[in-house]
Amino acid sequence: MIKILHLSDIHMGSGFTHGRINPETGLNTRLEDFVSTLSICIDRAIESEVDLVLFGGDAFPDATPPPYVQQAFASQFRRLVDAQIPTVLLVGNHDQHSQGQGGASLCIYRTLGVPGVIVGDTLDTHNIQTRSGEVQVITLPWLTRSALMTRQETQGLSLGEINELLTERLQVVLEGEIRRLDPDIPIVLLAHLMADNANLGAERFLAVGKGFTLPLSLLTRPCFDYVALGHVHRHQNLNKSNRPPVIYPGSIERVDFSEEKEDKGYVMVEVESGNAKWEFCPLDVRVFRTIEVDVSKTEDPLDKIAKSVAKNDIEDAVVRLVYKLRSEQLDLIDNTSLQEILSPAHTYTIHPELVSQLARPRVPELSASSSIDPMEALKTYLNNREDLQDIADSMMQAAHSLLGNDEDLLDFLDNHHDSDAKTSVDKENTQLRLL
Ligand SMILES: [Mn+2]
Repeated sequence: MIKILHLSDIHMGSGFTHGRINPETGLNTRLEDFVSTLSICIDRAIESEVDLVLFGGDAFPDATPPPYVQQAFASQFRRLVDAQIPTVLLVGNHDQHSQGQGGASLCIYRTLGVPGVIVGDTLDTHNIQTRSGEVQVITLPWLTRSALMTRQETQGLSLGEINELLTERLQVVLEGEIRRLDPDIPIVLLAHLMADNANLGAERFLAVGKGFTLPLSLLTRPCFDYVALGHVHRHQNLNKSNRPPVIYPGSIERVDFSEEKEDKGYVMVEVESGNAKWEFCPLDVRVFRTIEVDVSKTEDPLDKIAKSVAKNDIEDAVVRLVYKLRSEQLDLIDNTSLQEILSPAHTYTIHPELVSQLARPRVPELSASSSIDPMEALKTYLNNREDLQDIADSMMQAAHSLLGNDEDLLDFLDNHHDSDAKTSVDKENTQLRLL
């Protein structure tokens, strides 16, 4: 059995807006949080005498972290070198520099020849000798288009087609890597990627168009004993059958509010040829708390806010207060009192939202309930928009030609369907133009 600690997505140096300067150290408290959480992971590796540490990528928020952040990261991993625990540092998308080859911030460890530290910046297999025997680790860093394809090959292709081509290419290269493996020695795949069935939660909107998605079938190959992933910040196992486990440990600290409800931690693994056992180990990290309250219908908004805040434990938390109010209530909310209510928090931000502006229709004659002819609706709208007067005529003309087509469609429907269909289309047309 080979004992592995698998962690990922450290992102050290990010989220400073959620911290404050610690007057004793001069450092941002969120940097101190990230360092102390990482040190807990490293403590665990040393205390549990693991044979290997695997880091799944994204050490920093970008490829050029300031020296004091680099040093904080290095001084934690240095402890693994002292304890003679081999470590693989995989390069994630945030670590890659856009200029030149091998420009990732983590490559300095290879350049310096730090004993026991392997940098995974290419697809490669590493035979690692540990205290409990040998293990084979395939490193698959974050792939960019240029890693496997030339510009000519991808010219004129859609993003989806490029993704497909990249998957095909990767399949071939990975196959070559797999053929070289010794099946009697445990095999771990360490990869920084977006798998196609990963549950992104709140991050899914951020992820769109930000890189390639690889099929899970690429990872669930029976030749792998454990698949150690990085990239997605929410902890999850993508392969419920556990043959092999395909694990995102998630980030070790909350990077932003999209991770408010996620557990943070690392994974302990015991692997041998043909078998792997794993366990998620939660970390006690700083709480993020969003408090939403609607005070638009209350006489005493400040009191309602205070009561809503009191229902939450905000002590030492990063707090976001969102309250909805009417514009007439602005004077009733005294900022000093708000700050006092939120003072137990580590840091807080306050987001007032005016509710009346959201609810009031901009053109009162055009409410969704009153039925109105589309041309009339447009005319009413244009009469209310002084800024559009110079193009009002051409808009009316354009609408006329568009609606002419609609009439053709309605005639068509008249001849082919019953009258109910016409009525519903009519309604739809009206509504579409009101939106
Ligand atoms: Mn990433």
